[in-house]
Amino acid sequence: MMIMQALITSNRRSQCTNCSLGKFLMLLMVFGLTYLLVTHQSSNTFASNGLQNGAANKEDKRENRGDNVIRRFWRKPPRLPPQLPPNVMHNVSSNLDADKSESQLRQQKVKDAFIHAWSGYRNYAMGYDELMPLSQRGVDGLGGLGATIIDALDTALIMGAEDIASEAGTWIESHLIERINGKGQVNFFETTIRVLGGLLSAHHLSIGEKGSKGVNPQVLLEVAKHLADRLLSAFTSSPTAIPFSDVVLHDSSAHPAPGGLSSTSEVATVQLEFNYLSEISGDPKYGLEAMKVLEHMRTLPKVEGLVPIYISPHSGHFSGENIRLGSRGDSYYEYLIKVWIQQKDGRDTKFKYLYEMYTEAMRGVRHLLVRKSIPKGLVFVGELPYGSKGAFSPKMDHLVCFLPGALALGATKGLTKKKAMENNLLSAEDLENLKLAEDLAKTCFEMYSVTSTGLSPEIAYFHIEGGSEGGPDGGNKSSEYVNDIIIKPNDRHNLLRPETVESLFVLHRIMEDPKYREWGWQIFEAFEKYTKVESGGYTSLDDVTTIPPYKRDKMETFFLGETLKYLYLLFGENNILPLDKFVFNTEAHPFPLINSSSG
Ligand code: DMJ
Repeated sequence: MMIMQALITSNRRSQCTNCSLGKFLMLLMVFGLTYLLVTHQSSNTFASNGLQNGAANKEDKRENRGDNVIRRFWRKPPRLPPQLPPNVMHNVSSNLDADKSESQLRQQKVKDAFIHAWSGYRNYAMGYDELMPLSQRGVDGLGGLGATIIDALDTALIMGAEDIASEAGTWIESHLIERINGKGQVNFFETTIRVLGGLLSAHHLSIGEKGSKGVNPQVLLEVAKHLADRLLSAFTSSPTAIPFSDVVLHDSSAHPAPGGLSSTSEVATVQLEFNYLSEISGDPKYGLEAMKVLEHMRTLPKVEGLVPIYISPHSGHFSGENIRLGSRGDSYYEYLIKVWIQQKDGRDTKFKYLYEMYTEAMRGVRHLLVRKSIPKGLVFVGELPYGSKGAFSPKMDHLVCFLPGALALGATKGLTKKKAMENNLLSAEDLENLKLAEDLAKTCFEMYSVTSTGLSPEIAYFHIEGGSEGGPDGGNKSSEYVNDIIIKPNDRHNLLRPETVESLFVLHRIMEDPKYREWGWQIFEAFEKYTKVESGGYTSLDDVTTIPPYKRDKMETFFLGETLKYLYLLFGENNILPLDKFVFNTEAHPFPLINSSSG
């Protein structure tokens, strides 16, 4: 182009206009030169692209030989694949690199938070169930088995926090059997999901190459069996398939809760753990007992797949009519789909009924419990405290925020949506559940954004058409949803719960949408700002709507076992603990799927 321009604008142009032969020769020369330049440039581009391709590279060397220049002059230039201009290409790859290193930085911050949480616990509460970070002492709220240590161990292994893993592993090896033999009453469900679950996943993660100093997988399995043998008394003492709620460890006895009833979620949320223990110990007794609960529940009458939140171990029947996916109901629905997923080889046979129960229940949720708030239309899951004939309550516990993750998992079975679509694996109902999962995840995130601290309350109410006039808001007046979400004074606490970040992690894996990472990061920053205790640990809050928030002086074990683990995984690579090969128990302890099922 430069040569053309020079020729067109030079004096030679006027000299040649009178000479047609000269004009013709000039044009021929211009085209010839332009052609040579273009083909030379194309050949160079091809060569640089071909660096990752041996054949193209050899081709390039041949092309560069001088004796081919004339031949190339007459030949059509090679057809090149469409290319982004170099500056755009550079931006795309550097954006990807920047995203990656940003995620790595965020992951490191989450690991730092875990180390800070552990340091508070180790310094002031080692051997107790939980840390009281403000009083700088420990408390046994879960029966005295050192629950934080066991809940945190697999998180330490996943994060590569070797010193913590080693301290936890050494403590378990030296103290846990003695504690199990000596302690009194523990809650059957809590001990199963946190302690048994923690031991089993740490067992898996510490086998072989993945092993860590001070963590002995064989010891973890032995302790797990020792504990499970005592926990089994919850089943064997009950006259029905429904276990009692409490176990006395030192004499392996069990008894019902004071009112006689068990929580539906509790009795139906021990199967992943007992099944996996049977799988790795070779002893079927654990899984057999636990699965009797779900087999029995299959036969009970339900309301469009939904069940009341209490069940009697004496009669084996549900009690009352209160239906909700929050406290006492939540993980019944979670385990229907997760136990089905766990039994990889039995999904179409022996365990198919679980998928059917789950599918029916999710239809019930969509039909009876899902509503939209006004004025801005947040999708939420409410409650039926008096059954399907009673009034709808627009109340949603933060605990319900496990549901977006469970719905997404149920739809794609742990694959990415993209892969599931490519393989034609998604039904119309799966897509509907995925959409609901995304809508609910947004609502759960907005439950954080709507408060002054950026942290969710334990319970939110939603403003609905024809509902009451409203009530106090979350304090963040700049939130778009400040009029949709009502937070009552008694519900303003935050226990460092994991459910929302759990769903963000699962949805990020499945939908591959970066917004879930952004939301997770905002939540993490709010935890850092308002719950971190300088001397070590993080604390629950009394009120998320005021700044500074009133503090509660308790670090729940699930902050280390779940919340920080899910945040860490959210910012990590997708091939770590892939969701089509592992299932996370309700306390975020991952177990490999069972392939050798008898299904
Ligand atoms: C955890 O112990 C488990 O996630 C359980 O299923 C519900 N409650 C807490 C976390 O909020």
